[in-house]
Amino acid sequence: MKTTFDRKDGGLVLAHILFAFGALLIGGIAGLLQGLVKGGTITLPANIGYYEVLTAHGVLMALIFTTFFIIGFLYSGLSHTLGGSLLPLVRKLGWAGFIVMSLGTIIGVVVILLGKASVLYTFYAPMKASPFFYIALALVVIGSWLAGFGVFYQYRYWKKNNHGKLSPLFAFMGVMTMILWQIATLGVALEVVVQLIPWSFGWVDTVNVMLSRTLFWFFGHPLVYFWLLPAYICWYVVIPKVIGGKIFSDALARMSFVLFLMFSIPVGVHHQLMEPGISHFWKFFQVTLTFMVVIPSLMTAFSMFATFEMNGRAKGAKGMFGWLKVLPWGDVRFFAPFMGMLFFIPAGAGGLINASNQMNAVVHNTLWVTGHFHITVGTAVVLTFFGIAYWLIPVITGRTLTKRLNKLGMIQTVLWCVGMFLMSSGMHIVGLLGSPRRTAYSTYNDHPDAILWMPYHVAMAIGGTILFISVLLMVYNVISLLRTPKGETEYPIGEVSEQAHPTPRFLENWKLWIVITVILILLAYTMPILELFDSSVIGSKGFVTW
Ligand code: HAS
Ligand code: CU
Repeated sequence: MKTTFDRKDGGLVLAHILFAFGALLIGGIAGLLQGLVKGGTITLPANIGYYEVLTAHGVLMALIFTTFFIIGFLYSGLSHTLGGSLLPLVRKLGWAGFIVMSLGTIIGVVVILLGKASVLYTFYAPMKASPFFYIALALVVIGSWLAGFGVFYQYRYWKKNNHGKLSPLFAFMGVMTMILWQIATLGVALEVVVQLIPWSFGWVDTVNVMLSRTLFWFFGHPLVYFWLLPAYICWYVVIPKVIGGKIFSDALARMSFVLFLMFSIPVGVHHQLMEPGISHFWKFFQVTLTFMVVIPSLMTAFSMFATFEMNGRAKGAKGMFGWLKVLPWGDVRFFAPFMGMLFFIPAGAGGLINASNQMNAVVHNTLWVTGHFHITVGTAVVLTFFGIAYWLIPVITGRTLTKRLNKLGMIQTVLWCVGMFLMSSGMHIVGLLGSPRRTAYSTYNDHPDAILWMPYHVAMAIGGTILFISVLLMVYNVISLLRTPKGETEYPIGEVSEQAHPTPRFLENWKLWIVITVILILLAYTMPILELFDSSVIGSKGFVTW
């Protein structure tokens, strides 16, 4: 394995990472504004709508920041672990994907800021945006497919040249993440191309609302694992190296990713439990599969504890929690992802609550759900991505992480945790008190319940402001990382523990996993989707509610 990073690949990776942080900055400004509005602290100028800002925030943070960062990270890991550089064709696909996605992003953001697409990041019909908003989204998806093809091509090439060898764990996980993405995006592509674009152009009058939402969640749930799996790659592969330990089990890590592929798609209906049009049986069926997809996360938790414990014992730690003491607390490459893991414990528990039909009735469409996704994707995932950026940028630019920047990184992480703790706790509690999500400031004619919510909304605004400071510091850190002294920084890839069992070869049987995945999808979705074509379903015309 080469120690220095291929310069050309570095350029491609850096372009993705910097674009991602640009999106984070603009998305962060939008987040600050809407937090302050909701807390009753400011009012927006008359020509800027709350839902416009909210759409910009959701799209830029959840869809753009994540997708660019993930593709950059996966390409870096593929380049490093599969031969030391990307094939020229793969690099071309990467750049083509980058250009198409960037174009989509720019068109999308312009349309949103023109006030023509205040439909939020889930763009639920029958709210109707400008057709160019949907076209922009389609471009982002097509660009990501090009990047995905690059990932598959690089992997296949390596496999052909390393016949019979087990692929590196990072590469295996990267391919799994992209297969998941490729299958999941078929749902949203169908929704956008077949339903929303013709409807928003006025070529057809009505849209089948439930079908569009079902296709959306076919994509929308696995989307959250598309965010999570790259963070898990860091937890499984990078963190053991950073703490000076070993990967607990290669086989377990691969198995958990196989389970994610199988079970993360046929479960989207758990976002529609409170909606009519899907029968109880299929809701029950998909909720059962939802509980299956929790298992690989529990395996991950187990594996992380085992890695920490083994590492501790090897360094002479004693007692039940002695392993905690020997972890590198002052190293932001460890500290940021670790705080992400910690947040993910209550975040995952919240997910189990959401997925339980009766409890979903209490939390659905309340701020509880907003709290849930700010500690899953907004903390567990994002803090891990930040942790990655602190070493990845030096690796690809041939620089080093200075002590000063490491310290600033620690401060930035602490700010994120404090801000998010305030904001997400406020959201969870006030959600249980009934405060709805996706609503601008209102005291509902001074209704006593709504008055009761206000202190929590203020706490959210304070938390949001602290988070914004953390975003600013992160962007400052990213820019500073481009100017640190030249030097060699290692790409941290852990080795598997000697005590681990050898990895069974069937784990790389891609055909088998894809066939099982397709069967599960057909089982879970064929009937519910056919039911939505029932002749009694009437379509809806479009509404511009803003
Ligand atoms: Fe979720 C809604 C169910 C995980 C994101 N989710 C959302 C939305 C988003 C989202 C964005 O069933 C809102 C969509 C919208 O706008 O409407 N979610 C789940 C379940 C899980 C789950 C069952 N969600 C995630 C992840 C996300 C994410 C991950 C992003 C990355 N979610 C739901 C449901 C809804 C929902 C319903 C719809 C709600 C509604 O009504 O609208 C599970 O995958 C969670 C499993 C996780 C665990 C935790 C394992 C813990 C680990 C950490 C170990 C820690 C260590 C450190 C090692 C069981 C791995 C320890 C150290 C020490 C010192 C202690
Ligand atoms: Cu989900």
